[in-house]
Amino acid sequence: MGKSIVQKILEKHIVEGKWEPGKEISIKIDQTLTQDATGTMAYLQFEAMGASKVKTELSVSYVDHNTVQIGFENADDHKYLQTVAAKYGIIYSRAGNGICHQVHLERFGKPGKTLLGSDSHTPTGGGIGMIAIGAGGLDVAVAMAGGPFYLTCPKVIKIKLNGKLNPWCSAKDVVLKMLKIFTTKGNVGCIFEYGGDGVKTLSVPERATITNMGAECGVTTSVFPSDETTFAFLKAQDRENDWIEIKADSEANYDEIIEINLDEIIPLTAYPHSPGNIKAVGELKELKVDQVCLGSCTNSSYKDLMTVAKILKNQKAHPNVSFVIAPGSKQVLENITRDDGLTDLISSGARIAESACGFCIGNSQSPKTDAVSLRTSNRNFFGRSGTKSALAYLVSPETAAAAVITGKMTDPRELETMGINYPNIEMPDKFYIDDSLFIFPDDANKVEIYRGPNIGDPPSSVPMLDIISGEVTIKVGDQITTDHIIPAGSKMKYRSNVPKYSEFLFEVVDPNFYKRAKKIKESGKSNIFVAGLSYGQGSSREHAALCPMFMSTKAVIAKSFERIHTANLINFGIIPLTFKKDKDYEQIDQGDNIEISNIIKNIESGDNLKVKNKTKNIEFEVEYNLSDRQREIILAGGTLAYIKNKSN
Ligand code: MIC
Ligand code: SF4
Repeated sequence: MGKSIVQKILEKHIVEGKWEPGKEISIKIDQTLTQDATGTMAYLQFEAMGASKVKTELSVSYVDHNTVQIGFENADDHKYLQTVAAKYGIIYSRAGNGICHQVHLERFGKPGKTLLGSDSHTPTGGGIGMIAIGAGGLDVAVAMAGGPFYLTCPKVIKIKLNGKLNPWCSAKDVVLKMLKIFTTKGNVGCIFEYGGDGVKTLSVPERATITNMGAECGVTTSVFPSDETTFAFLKAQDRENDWIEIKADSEANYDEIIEINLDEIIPLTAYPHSPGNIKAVGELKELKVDQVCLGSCTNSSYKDLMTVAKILKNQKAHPNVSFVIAPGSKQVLENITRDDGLTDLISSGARIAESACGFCIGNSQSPKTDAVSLRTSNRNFFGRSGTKSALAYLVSPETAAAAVITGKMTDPRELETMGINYPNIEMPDKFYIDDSLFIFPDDANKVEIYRGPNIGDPPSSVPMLDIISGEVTIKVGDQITTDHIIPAGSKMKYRSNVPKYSEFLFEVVDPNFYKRAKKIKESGKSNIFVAGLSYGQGSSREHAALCPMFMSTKAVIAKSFERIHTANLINFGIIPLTFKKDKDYEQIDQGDNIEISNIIKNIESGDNLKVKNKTKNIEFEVEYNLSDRQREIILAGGTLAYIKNKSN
């Protein structure tokens, strides 16, 4: 029987287990990436493991999230990361070089390799034919120290792309269509593999837009074949030697096959507050727009920015629209400058921001109260823009450009009636390349690690308790994202200071959460969270587990969990429990006193646990889906403790 691309790449990397969808396997990781917001903790953990150098083929530490530098904290973290990189043999990408995923695609991604990144949008690398997976920082630290990465052997869903996109319709609309089909729930343990004759009509950055937002569907990753288009992209990056062909066998077996006709794709938008809320742009036609943001790791490539530049040539931004651009990388910015795109953008009225995450993570360019903000990014979660009352819509660069001109949501195809033709931007045969913002490690240099006052040791965990006795500190509904659990934006500067960052847990949902949690912790009890479906969507930030661990949380009970967050909870010794009967969710409330007993014996034998709701005087059963290894980690109190126990 033939093999899919996913099976071919994963089988080459399997360390433990075998190709058996649904079962745990571990794989060798060839490359890692970190970014500054997750990186400091990942490297502190890496240091704690005692390795002398990274053991991967290539590891890169990017600085792209916290580049605003209000106060000393961000700059302290950057310096720490730079010195750690130099000491352990890691390439350091300085602030200003661009967003990790865009830069990695340009300079390091290689077809057929595995990449593990401490950022949920690491699957961007799937656009170049790699298996690129997002994970918590601790998992990335383990991979850097030479350990394998554990995952569920995936189900593979083939997405057969037919035909070709029409003008004004783009890769972003394709992935928004994917979100309409698959939604943001229920895709855990799957990988999307793209194929069909439509693939060859999409450039590598367009493919990367599609794999990037597969993260919003909750899949492990998404991957495209590596073909002549991939070769042309690598050649334009002076990296043709990194190319190998990767394609599925013609009789490959898939768990499911979905077809998408590219010529039927129309401009789409995700309306507030989920990337899964999809409507046609035309349906929201009269919506007045206050802000348009172009950029983020989803849509900030050369082609994206040049397309907008040429649409806006000789046009001016509507007076009610604040128009911001964050180019994906220094390379993109330099190339659009050389090809005259930047001039068109500036003269249209764009505010050019740094090549970084910027507006996407809400640490700058927060829109005005009640604003309608059109963004080419991938997440429009509640509060993420930094303005709670703002309404963020995710759109393609073409739809963003149309709104810049008209001041309202506009189907970009209507621009033709205004005499604006679709600019068919070709990918350059050769990019202008300048790698001077990378610092490559040099063994001859002796380095002292710099630790400013913002760098604190990671908190240690305690082994699993036999009785968890505590209070339901918070009960939340479905699709709670890690942005709800612990906000990024202006609070992200505390990522290296867990006690301080913990003060902002669940801040956007309930400003009194921290006070309650602190009281429960100080009384010697456990904080217990209760949630609905798909708990922990979105970001890979391990602080959504690390800060709860610091606040003595030992269990979260939900209807279901998302993949990366589940792994993070386990890494920090918090057991993810699911209701055996969904109706039990209805019978538990915030403030209820809870007791879970006989935990150790039951986890050792893999049996379900019983939760006693002392306030309501009822008992119900909860389940957990943990491999033998994960049960040991939970009992040890987390991955670091587990590794230590093993090495003793
Ligand atoms: C995000 O887009 O939410 C982030 C910020 O890039 C996160 C990582 C983080 O919280 O540091 C992600 O996607 O994993
Ligand atoms: Fe940065 Fe936004 Fe991409 Fe996250 S989604 S990596 S914040 S650009």
